[in-house]
Amino acid sequence: MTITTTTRFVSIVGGAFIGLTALGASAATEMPPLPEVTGDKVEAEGNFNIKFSIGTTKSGAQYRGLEYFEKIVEQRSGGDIQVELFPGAQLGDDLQATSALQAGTLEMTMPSTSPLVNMFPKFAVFDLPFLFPKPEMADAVLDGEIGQQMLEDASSKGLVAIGWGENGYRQLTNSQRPVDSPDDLEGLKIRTMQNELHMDIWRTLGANPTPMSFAELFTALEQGVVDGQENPWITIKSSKFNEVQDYATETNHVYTPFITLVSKRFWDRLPEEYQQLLRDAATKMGNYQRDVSRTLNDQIKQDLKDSGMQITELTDEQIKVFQNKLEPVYKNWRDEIGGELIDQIRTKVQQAQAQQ
Ligand code: EAX
Repeated sequence: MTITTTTRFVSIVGGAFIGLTALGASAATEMPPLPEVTGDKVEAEGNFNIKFSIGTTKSGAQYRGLEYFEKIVEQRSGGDIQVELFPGAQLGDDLQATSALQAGTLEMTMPSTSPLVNMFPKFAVFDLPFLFPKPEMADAVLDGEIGQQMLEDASSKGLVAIGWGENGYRQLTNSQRPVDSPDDLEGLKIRTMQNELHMDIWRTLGANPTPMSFAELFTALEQGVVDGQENPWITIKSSKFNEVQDYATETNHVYTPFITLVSKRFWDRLPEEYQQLLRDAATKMGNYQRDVSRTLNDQIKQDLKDSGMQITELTDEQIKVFQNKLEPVYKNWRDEIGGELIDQIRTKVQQAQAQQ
């Protein structure tokens, strides 16, 4: 199924890009069409409404994934489950939306794992810098036993975790100057997610980290409350951070997954057949979202350049300087996260690397 979707998707996107290039325009990147829904209608009793909230905006890959989820669930339930999408943190940021799920006032959300580390400490493993050299290595971990176990562990505290998606590799932006080494970060105020490990990263690199909700970030950048932030290209563009940040550096320092969460109170009201439908749709959404995000990543970086952002691409040696400087972060967090888990993931990454 994934393979079929991917193939179709790539050919359609390929066509669209050729069109744009032929025009020679720096036209804004267009989202690919949604894949067709496959699978039979699911028979079960009852009518249900799902409000699904996310932090990123309507023009991001995450929202495109949600549209696919909506299409699958509505079609395969014959309209008995209706899905309503709320992008752009309008119902709250990652943490607020997750609390709303626990309270039963919101049915679904898809936060980054990072702001949830106080609830699920093992999620901090994904905040370790330079853990996954390639996105496929993150897939191998998330789609394998480790990821499955984490979904089960996160199915507690009023939540049911039903799948993974991709926020992606984080890149640094700032309003002050080009950054190509940690020395350039001296004194820069960098917004981080509400996550101690991320703060440790930026402090260790010599910057001045400030944790802040994603919902407040654009205004904080615009007003100069902070000088910079870090997010994947697609999120930088869909949140228009380039309008208030002149400089960016392709650091790829952390790969952030999204996790699909359902309110346990809502989940328990659903017939088993519909629970299974939601699980299937979440897996398909996650795979599709990864495809969209990865296919558009370079194009979006180019769009950002075309829009006037000065983007610094680091050489391998320059990346090494960041990596060496961040070695102590691994030591600081090993016990807290669990050395065994870190080693398991590193082994998995090495295996995936060897297969390449
Ligand atoms: O919902 O806070 C952030 O920087 C994240 O990208 C957020 O999870 C988007």
